[in-house]
Amino acid sequence: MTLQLLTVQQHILEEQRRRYPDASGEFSWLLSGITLATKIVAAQVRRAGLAGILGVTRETNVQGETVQKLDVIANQTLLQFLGNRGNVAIMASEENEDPVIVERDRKLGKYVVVFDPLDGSSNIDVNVSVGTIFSILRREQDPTGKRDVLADVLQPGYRQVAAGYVVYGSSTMLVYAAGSGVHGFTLDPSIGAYLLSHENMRMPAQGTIYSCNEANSEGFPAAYQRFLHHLRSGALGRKYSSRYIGSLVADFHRTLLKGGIFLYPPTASHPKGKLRLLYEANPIAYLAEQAGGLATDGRGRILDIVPTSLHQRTPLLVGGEEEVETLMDMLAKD
Ligand code: AHM
Ligand code: MG
Repeated sequence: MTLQLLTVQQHILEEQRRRYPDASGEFSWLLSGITLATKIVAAQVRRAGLAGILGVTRETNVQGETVQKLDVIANQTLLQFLGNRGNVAIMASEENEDPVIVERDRKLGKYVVVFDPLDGSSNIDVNVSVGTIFSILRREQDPTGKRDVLADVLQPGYRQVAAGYVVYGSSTMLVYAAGSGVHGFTLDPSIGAYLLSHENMRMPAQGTIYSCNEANSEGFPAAYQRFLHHLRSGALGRKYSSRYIGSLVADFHRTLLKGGIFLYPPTASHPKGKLRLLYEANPIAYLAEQAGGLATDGRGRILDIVPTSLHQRTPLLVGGEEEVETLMDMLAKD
């Protein structure tokens, strides 16, 4: 039997050829910037304890949170490898207050990439999984180069042309969707390539795990508390376990594979939710829907929210159909 190894690059090219025979290949070239950058980040994450780059810088990011050194490295790496693709006009990152315009390509660049370079970074010090999340949008044609940059970034999530994440876990895995399902690739460190390991991932319609920061639960709106009680009491006909890593990418990755629900509801300290719409909730919601799951803010679809600011927050409830619909019914009755 011949072993068929498919790298992420080959997979993207084949998908593009199949779906858009006239495609220029530019999109695959853009994604290769992400794969290259995240391999570098993966190598840094693996060496974090050794290289003396653990710990925090004295800076805080625009959210007022402490920036870890690896956040800075991951941010710079992504900016560099996306900025030199030639077709990315605008990049926006959790770590930068304003979008970065790639001046060289301001008129020509077709794409906007929004990303969280190192999500869950408070977990680095304790050797727990972290991740990179990205969202790719097309920008309006702008032959004058004068179009408002922010308008191109503040697009609702349903306009994403692709989204994905890399989870730096016990292995490094890249999961992406570009309109034809969700595909997972595991980094083979010996050859430095992401190899197709999970084709066409589907989120189970029902699961047995819920995932939230339960220490906040007394500050959750009453319907969320009733929902958690509902799951614990076996009302859905099965017993639930709770799992919470505190890295969105890792918590979502488990939810994608095993089903169940991940929720970060409004809390007493974050009444609008904690997670960021553009570079956390939107790409995760896109992947969830592409895998047959659902993602809402408790009122409606995440992907329909019209953003008003780059770093805006949103509640996020994402998971299998049965759990999300049950929660939405309970919220509607509140
Ligand atoms: P970060 O982008 O600053 O790392 O924060 C986002 C993280 C998510 O990965 C995770 O889901 C959440 O914050 C955990 O928050 P909490 O510690 O409040 O449970
Ligand atoms: Mg984050």
